[in-house]
Amino acid sequence: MPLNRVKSPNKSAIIIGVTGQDGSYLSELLLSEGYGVMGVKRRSSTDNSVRLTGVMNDPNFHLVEGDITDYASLSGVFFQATQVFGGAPHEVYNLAAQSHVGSSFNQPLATWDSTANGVINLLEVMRQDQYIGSTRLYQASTSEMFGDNFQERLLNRDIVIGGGPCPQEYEKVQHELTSFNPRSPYAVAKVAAHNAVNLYRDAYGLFGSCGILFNHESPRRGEEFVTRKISLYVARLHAARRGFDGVEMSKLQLGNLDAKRDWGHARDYVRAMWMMLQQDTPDDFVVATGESHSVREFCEAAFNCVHLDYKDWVEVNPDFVRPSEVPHLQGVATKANQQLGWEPQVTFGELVEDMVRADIALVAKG
Ligand code: NDP
Ligand code: GDR
Repeated sequence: MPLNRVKSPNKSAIIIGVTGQDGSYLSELLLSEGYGVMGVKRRSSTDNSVRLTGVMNDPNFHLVEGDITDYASLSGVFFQATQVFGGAPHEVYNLAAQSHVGSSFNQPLATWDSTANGVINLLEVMRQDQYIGSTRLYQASTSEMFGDNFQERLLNRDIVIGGGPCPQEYEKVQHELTSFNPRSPYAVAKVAAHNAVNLYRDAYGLFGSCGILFNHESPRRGEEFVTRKISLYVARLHAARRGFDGVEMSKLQLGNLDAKRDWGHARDYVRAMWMMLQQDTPDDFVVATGESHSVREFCEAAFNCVHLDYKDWVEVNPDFVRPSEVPHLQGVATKANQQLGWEPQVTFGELVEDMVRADIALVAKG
């Protein structure tokens, strides 16, 4: 991969984990903001850069090989970036992780290596190679860190004091002050990484901000995550029913349909990452829509897009039920709303429709 010197970018950034869902949207955002971007992808035996087709030919985008589990490789990436950009990169976004919660139960060590150890590698490169004074760090923390912890918030705020009925309904929410109680090897590793970034901030003056992002999805979501698994199935079912009358499609096998998630759109969420690094001081922020829906509700909405009833097509397979589950996530993003000026643009209904429509188009292309 030839590395051309960038002509005149206003700013420069490294994205580690650029080939993932968020890496692709963040690349597009930063390039549109006038950045020079160095994307770091790990070596793979098959092409893992399909999500990057939109940025690959941009002269300000540079794809380099690197692995967050390898200190020397990270140090080399920073060196290359400094040469290409004519100075230390302004920002580094760490999106690299083994990010599938279910898989982390089967691969706890590999998950720990990339998700926790990798972050220590990155922090130490920044400290030892003296990037702390010049380069700001975004760390991809997650709502999974809360596990099954929550705080209760009064649902109905119209409390009638003195005589009238006092509604007792509460909703479960998480925000920056909710304590962590990780429920998977993935979440344990993310808590360690989150704490490490906080430590380097306090101990060494690193400008390191952690985004505690709740679930965010898109047509570029990996196919093994539940939303994409559903939207892709719906698209295939739709095509099968239109193409061949009476075709036999096996049912969609899912795990826990009652788990609730606060689902937003990835394009909205990468904007929050960038906004965090444009502040005067580093901090941690919850990023969420504030609305929670069950997997069952996601199914209902997705199958509704093609006028089908999910109950006819979905069955529970215990193989997809996790050894321990995070039952309910619903974020309060007031801090991000007020301090960053960040608001989500895409509603739950629009997200589901976007994913189903994109998969219908994908399936039609063959
Ligand atoms: P993806 O799984 O789509 O992307 C993860 C990226 O990390 C991929 O580019 C992957 O490369 C890369 N990666 C994995 N291991 C290594 C390694 N050893 N060295 C270098 N790169 C590596 O995740 P998302 O884009 O959805 O999420 C981005 C980050 O945000 C992740 O850290 C995730 O844990 C976190 N997060 C995600 C949320 C979500 O809802 N999407 C919510 C909260 C946090 P490859 O393509 O080769 O596999
Ligand atoms: P999550 O996302 O674990 O929240 O982590 P995922 O889509 O995998 O699961 C969401 C919920 O759906 C339930 N579920 C299933 N999940 C999958 N993958 N496959 C199934 O068949 C299935 N059936 C039910 C799960 O049990 C769970 O409750 C995502 C990742 O992007 C993390 O990296 C990120 O940190 C968090 O979101 C926030």
